Amino acid sequence: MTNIPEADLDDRAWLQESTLTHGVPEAARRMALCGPADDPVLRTAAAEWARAVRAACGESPEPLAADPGGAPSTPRVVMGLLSAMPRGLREDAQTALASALSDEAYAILPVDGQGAAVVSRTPAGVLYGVFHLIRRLRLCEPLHEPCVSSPKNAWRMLDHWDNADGTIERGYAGKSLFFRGGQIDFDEARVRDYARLLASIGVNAIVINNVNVHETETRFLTEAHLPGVARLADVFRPYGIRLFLSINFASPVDLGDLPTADPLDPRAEDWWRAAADRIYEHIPDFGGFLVKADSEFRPGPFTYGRDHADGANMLARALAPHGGVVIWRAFVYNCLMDWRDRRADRARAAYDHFVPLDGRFLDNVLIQIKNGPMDFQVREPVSPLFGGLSDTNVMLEFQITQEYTGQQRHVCYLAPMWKEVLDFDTHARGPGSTVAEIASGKLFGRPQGGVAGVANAGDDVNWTGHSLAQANLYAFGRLAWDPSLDSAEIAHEWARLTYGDDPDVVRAVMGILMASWPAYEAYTAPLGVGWMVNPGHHDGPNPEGYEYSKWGTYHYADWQGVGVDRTMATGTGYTGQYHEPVRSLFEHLETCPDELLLFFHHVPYTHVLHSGKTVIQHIYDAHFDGVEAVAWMIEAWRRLQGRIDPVRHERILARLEDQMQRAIEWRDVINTYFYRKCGIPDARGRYIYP
Ligand code: GCV
Repeated sequence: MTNIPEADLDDRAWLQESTLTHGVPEAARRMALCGPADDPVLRTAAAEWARAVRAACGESPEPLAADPGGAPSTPRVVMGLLSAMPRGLREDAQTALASALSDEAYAILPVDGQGAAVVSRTPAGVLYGVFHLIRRLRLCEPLHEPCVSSPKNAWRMLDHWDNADGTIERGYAGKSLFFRGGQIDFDEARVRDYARLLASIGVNAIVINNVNVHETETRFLTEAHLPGVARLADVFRPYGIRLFLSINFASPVDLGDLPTADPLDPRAEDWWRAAADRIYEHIPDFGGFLVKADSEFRPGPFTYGRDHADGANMLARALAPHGGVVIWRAFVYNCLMDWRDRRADRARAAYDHFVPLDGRFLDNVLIQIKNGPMDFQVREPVSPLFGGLSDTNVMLEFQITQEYTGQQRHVCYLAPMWKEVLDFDTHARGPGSTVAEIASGKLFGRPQGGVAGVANAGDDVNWTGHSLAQANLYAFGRLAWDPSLDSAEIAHEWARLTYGDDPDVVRAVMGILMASWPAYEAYTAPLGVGWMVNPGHHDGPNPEGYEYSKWGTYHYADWQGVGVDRTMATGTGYTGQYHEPVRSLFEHLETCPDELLLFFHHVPYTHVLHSGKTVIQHIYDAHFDGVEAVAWMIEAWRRLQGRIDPVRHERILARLEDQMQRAIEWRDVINTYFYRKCGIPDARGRYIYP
């Protein structure tokens, strides 16, 4: 059993349950539910509201009839299905929801003055609306303010990279919440708490196991494990969350049933159909499969001379009768590259593999594309594949777990990075063709779309190792629901929900969060250079750790200059994968944004940036500034002593102090590396180790 001290407020994350000193509106103290009371999701919605009110004022809300009939009306919170609303409310809600495309949309309408009705066409929509109302309650906002909210993305998914032995690939928050010792084995109360957190931010799908599917997880599709998988699905279901499995493409062979997994062999097709039928017997609302195929040594259709469309469509046909989908990853590249070959470019790979297949995938397939063309680096351009597939469903993949962004030892609030991606204009259909419009399916009129995030949670008491990394999970859900939200506003909301309303605390938490990604970038990854990390675990500085490797991860620093020439004119031609005017923007030195300069161009250290600094001076300055930013964060956090409960205060202080040591190491290793390469001293005379 997970051992969580009673008083550990980190455990409640952004669903804190302290008494609200500013009081609770009268209307909140009475509630009515409209719709089948035995619906599990509606039941959750009602229970969550009751729990929030109880926490806020110490008393459960009084249950009332939704429609007071002739009786004098009383301000109350009404929640439920559109179809079950009392007449007047139903008509108003119908009008409010008329333009909402998604069935998960909810409307909040005023009821008898200060009361509010939360209405949706579906139980899940009601639940999301209730969590919205709970946010209002905690943030002391009027409950009755009318609003309509519809998720931009149909799929809002968390991808767990959890292994059956309880470890988590790229996990920095303890062990798996789902698995132990090769079994599906979990603390039900803890997983339920997790489901609550996810539902409260609008997540509606979860992949429970690693995309690298090993021997034991391959067996999750069998009768031996399906009852366990089903038990997990049972915990998530009342929160409106559908469960997915990552599968091994070679399962029919690896499980000893067939000599082939060829997607065009009818035996393989039948095998997968039977597997899907079996799964749905256990889990009637099973979501589908996530597949990493022909990627980093995982098996796939290439073994049989077939392509990704052949592979994905075979699985899609098996799932289609049950309403399931295939999420097929575009993270496909040659991981046995030759560093000597300066024309080869890993960044090109996803586009080169998938654009020729555009239009061939079935409607229940989504191609999951990492936000950048490489691999979740601190700074990458947006993957050109988003603008490249117009006849295929796509899903955007972010990495919430901080593999390359500080491993939850460094604070690094990722929402500003994600916003840059979502807002990026691919120009695929002229101006306004943003990634947010493409991922949702809207731009190209696709039937499905979504956003996935690789989960950053484990069984640590605070869920995410670094308590401030909870903000990333929170922001992920909020942005997947509504990509137009502002990252600073999300930080503000999260800080208030998590730490309360002391303005000094909120200001400091926000300040730290908003400074954190720029600081981390400054001391680790100047001007779009990536991969200067230790190979394997990817922690800490190692400027040439990946320079002579087979992974296609180079920066080509020599004594004169640094960066990768990805231009069409003289380089790998990668810039040609973007639509104009983006292509020209990146192609030319004069227009390429400073922060991506070394991703697209190889330049001398003396090259002058738009900022007016030389490349080498920028590198030195950024590394000194980044460390100073961490010093500022520590000071800001120290000042909160006594304003935040000591457990949470000390936990974060310890992480920040540790971050300082790590940032200094980064600064000194990278500055010395470049100083030794070029011999150009720091113009400001600061000490750089020779
Ligand atoms: C799950 C990177 C990570 C791997 C990860 C892979 C992927 O290469 O380092 O741990 O594997 O991406 O996304 O499949």
